[in-house]
Amino acid sequence: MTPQSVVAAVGIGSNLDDPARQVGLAMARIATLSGVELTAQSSLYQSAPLGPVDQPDYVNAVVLVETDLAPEALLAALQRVEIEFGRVRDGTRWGPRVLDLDLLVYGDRQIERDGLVVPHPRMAERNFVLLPLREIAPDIVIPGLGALAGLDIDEREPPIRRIRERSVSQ
Ligand code: ROI
Repeated sequence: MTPQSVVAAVGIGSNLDDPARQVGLAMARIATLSGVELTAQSSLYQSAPLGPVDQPDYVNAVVLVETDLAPEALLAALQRVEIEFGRVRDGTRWGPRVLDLDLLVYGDRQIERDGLVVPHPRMAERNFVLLPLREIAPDIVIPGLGALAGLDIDEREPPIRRIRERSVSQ
């Protein structure tokens, strides 16, 4: 990576077609993107769907990358991976999906443009984002939200279960 490279956090979610496998494959695929270096990966966490409940449980994880891609280019690369994994955008907002990749944090930038809002506007209310992120980036400061360590995370609500430890090599 170049000296200008930025640390970004990417949220991964799946609730279709063997979600734990999809999340593992997505981590490996992100590691192969050009201009992106995978530097940390969280454990996998399972939780009931937030929002519409008539869908399977989700498996979630967060990865950290170092990237010299601009935020728009990184988001576009992540969206291409979603499509590769068979993601269908049928207009349903909170429906089940084989792969959901969210750009959670991009360095210290705060961006609000069509289709690109960083930090992710709902991340502070989501244990399935905060718990894996805390595991791999306990000292991160989220622009606009402050230190992750200072956020009040209620680990019981909604219930979330760690289903696969992060690999020790990371
Ligand atoms: N619920 C959980 N538990 N995990 C997700 O990744 C997730 N993603 C979503 C909605 C439908 C809001 N609910 C979720 O997009």
